[in-house]
Amino acid sequence: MSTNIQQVIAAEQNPALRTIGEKIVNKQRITPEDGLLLFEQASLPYVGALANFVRERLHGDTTYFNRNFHIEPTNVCVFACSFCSYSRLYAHREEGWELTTDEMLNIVKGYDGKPVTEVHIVGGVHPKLNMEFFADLLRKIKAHRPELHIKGFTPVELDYMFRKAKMTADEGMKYLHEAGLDSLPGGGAEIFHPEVREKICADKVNAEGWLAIHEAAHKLGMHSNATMLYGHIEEFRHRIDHMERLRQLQDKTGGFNTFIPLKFRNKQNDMSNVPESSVIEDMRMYAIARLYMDNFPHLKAYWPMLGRHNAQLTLSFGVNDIDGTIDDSTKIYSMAGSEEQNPAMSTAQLVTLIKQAKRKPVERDTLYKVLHDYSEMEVDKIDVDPSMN
Ligand code: V47
Ligand code: SF4
Repeated sequence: MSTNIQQVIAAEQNPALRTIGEKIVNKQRITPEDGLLLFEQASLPYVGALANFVRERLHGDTTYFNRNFHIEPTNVCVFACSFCSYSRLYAHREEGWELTTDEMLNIVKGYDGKPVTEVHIVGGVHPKLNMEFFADLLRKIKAHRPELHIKGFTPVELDYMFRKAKMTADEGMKYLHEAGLDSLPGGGAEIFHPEVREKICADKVNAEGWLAIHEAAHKLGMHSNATMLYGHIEEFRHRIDHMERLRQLQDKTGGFNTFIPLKFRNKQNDMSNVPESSVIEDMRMYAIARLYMDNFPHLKAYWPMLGRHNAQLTLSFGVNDIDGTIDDSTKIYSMAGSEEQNPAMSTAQLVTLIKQAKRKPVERDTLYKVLHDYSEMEVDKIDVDPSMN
């Protein structure tokens, strides 16, 4: 898959973009100004070739996936983010769902004997579900299946829980870590810049609070991910500000595994008038993220939100991780209008999808330990999706 990157850079007409290309090849960090220039002026083939070069320098053709399932404890939420299609305000809680501890444990037990390695727990901020409720859930999951990695809770949920329990971020993280929480997912970040955050999710944890909670987790040796919700009312400079704040925290702690750009979907929410980004803009976003986030080892495309065809395309634009089998256990994206209404892919389907993109499928655990290399698996006859043939 290698391209002669020097030829690509030499063929670029814009000298400033050529200089950025040289920096990337020489492993020099690009500046916020460089990042902005890429967003404003660089073509998809140019950033794509550079991002693919970086991806192959870091990971070769290896493309990771994992076997996981989601638990969404509730979609009742005290907040009212305008992009959210999923939550129901507490005042209308009869329209939403609230799972009991036993119901959630039964979901976990439903995977007994199945080779999943991770449960991803994330939901709305329900005013009655407190720290002790979730600590008890974590302990019970660990008692039932100690080796199952629990990746759970965004700083939005955690900040609310910690404040109600009158705990600092350090105290709260330590308490939940001891109860069984292994790592943090990347959600709740949206766009950090207050000019945008105040318009789309004014009342929930701000950038400083989000970053402080991830820092507290990293200090305990826990790992985490980071997301960015892009393609709505933000400008390119807001995306750069967002990525810059994450890059700085990563310089300090090294605790992030993966950066996950999340494409804004506009169905059934208060931002339905905002058009969705084009596939070209999506691919440029992934490519520039790979170039900017030079200290993040992994770049992930979350296929239930992008759709499996576009997720497959991202593998040529810097992405080296395609999340997991998921097993139809999340509603966040189907409710927001993703083409994936019942997101589930078998391992064989994921392997096929990666192989069709001429990459090497590797199953990982949450912390990127290699579990199985599927390069040799015969998948020619497996149907990922009839429209792909
Ligand atoms: O923070 C909500 C996003 C996130 C919409 O860490 C929307 O491995 C698009 O963070 N259009 C939660 N996005 C999901 C998340 C995540 C998912 C998969 C893997 C990981 C990981 C993290 O979903 C929210 C918000 O940014 N979201 N509504 C929407 N209409
Ligand atoms: Fe609540 Fe999260 Fe939806 Fe915001 S995005 S309304 S915090 S569930």
